[in-house]
Amino acid sequence: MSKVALITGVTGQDGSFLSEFLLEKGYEVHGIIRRSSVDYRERIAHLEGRPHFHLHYADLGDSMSIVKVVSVVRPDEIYNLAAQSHVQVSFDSPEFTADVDAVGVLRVLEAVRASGLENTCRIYQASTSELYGKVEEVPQNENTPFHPYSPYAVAKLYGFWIVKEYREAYHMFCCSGILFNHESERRGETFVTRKITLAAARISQGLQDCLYLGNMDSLRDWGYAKDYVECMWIILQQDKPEDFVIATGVQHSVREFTELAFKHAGIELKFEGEGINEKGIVVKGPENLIGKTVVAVSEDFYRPTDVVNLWGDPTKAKAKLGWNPNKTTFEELVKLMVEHDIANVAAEGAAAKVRTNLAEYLEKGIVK
Ligand code: NAP
Ligand code: F7E
Repeated sequence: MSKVALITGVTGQDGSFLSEFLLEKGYEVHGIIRRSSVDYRERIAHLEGRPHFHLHYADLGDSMSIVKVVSVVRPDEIYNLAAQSHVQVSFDSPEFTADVDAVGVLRVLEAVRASGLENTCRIYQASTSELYGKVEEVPQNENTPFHPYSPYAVAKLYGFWIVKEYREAYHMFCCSGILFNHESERRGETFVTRKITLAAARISQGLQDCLYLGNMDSLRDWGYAKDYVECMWIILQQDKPEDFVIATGVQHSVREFTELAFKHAGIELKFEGEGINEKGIVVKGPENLIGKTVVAVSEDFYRPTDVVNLWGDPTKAKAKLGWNPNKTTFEELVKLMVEHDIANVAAEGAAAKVRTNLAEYLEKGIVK
C-alpha cells in the first residue's frame, strides 16, 4: 500500500517541489488549493490530472474545510506549508498573516485529532529562520533564542510552539523544520532573489531599465528549494519527532547576490554610494549599457523592522539526517535561476513580439 501525504500550500514553491518528490517515491499525494479568479496553477500545472495527484478545495482560515479534507484523505503524513509567506506583506496584512500562519497550524493539528489520527499521522510544520529575527547569536542553531522581528515571524513563532505543545501534550509525531531561505526558478517574483534574477535577465535583453531594491546589506543563508524539500520528508522518517535547522552554513549579502546574478547575465557592475544613494553601474557588458545605472535603492522596499543577519548552523541536520548543506552551492543556485529567467524572458519577449506584429498586421489590414 502506498503512503498517503497531504500537502497544504501545494501551489507554492516548496509545495510543487515536494509533490514531485513524493510522487517519485510512490506516494498518493493530496494537496489543498484555494479558489482564485485565475484558475491556472503555474507551479503544479504539469502534475494536474496525474493518477496519484489529487486536489481539494480548503483554506487554512476555515477549520471545517481542513477537518473535512483530513478526515476524507486520512493521510499518513501532513506537510503544512501553507502560509502568507511574504515578510513585508505581513506588515500590511498582519491579522490575515496571524490567522493563517499561527492559528492555521492549530487548525491542522486539531483536524488530525478530530479525525482520530493523532497516533498515526505525522506532521511537518514549515517553520522559519525568521524566528531568530533580531538575532541573538551567529550562526543560529536549534538552541539559539528566538527574537521574531515582523508580524510574519511572530505568527510563525506561535506555529512553532503549538507544534511542540501538541508533541508533548498528546505525544503526536509533529516536527518543525526551521528552514533558512531557500530559493529556486519557481520562487515568487517579489522575493529578493527572484526579483534580482528576473531583472538581470530583462535588463540584459533591453526589457527593463533599472532594478530598485531595499536594504542591500542584508545577509542571508540561501539554499536551493529542491534540496530542502527532501529534508522535510527525512524529518518525518525519523524514529522520534524532533525540530531541525536546515541551512547551508554560508552567508551572502543582497548586494553579492545582485553582483553575481548580473555577471551571469553578462553584465559586470560597480557599486557606488551608500544607503539610499547606492547605485550599481555597468562597467562591462552590452555596449549600450556601459556607464548606465541599472541598480538603485528605493525606500519602498525598506521594512519597518528588518532581519539582517541570518546564518544557519546545520550541524544537527548533518549528523542526524545525513543532510548535505553543499549539495547546490550559492554560485550554482544563482546560475540556475538566472539561466532559467534568461530563457523565460527571451520566450516572453518573442511572444510579445508576435503580439506586437499581430497588432501591426491587424492595423494595416494584413490579417483579419
Ligand atoms: P509560497 O510560495 O508563498 O507558497 C505559499 C503557499 O501557501 C501557496 O500554495 C498558497 O496558496 C498557500 N496559502 C496561503 N494562504 C493560504 C490559506 N489561507 N489557505 C490555504 N493555503 C494558503 O511559500 P514557499 O516559499 O513555498 O514556503 C512554504 C512554507 O515554508 C511557508 O509556510 C513559508 O512561510 C515557509 N518558509 C519558507 C522559506 C523559504 O525560504 N521559501 C523559508 C522558511 C519557511 P496560493 O497559491 O493560493 O496563494
Ligand atoms: O528578503 C532584503 C529584505 O523577501 C530577503 C520568506 O520565504 O525567507 C523569506 O523571507 C532580504 C530582506 O525574504 C529587497 O529587506 C532588499 O532583508 O527575499 P526576502 P525574507 O524576508 O528573508 C524566510 C526564511 C521566510 O520564512 C519567508 O517566508 O532582502 N531586500 N531589497 C529585499 N527584499 C525584497 N523582497 N525586495 C526587495 O526589493
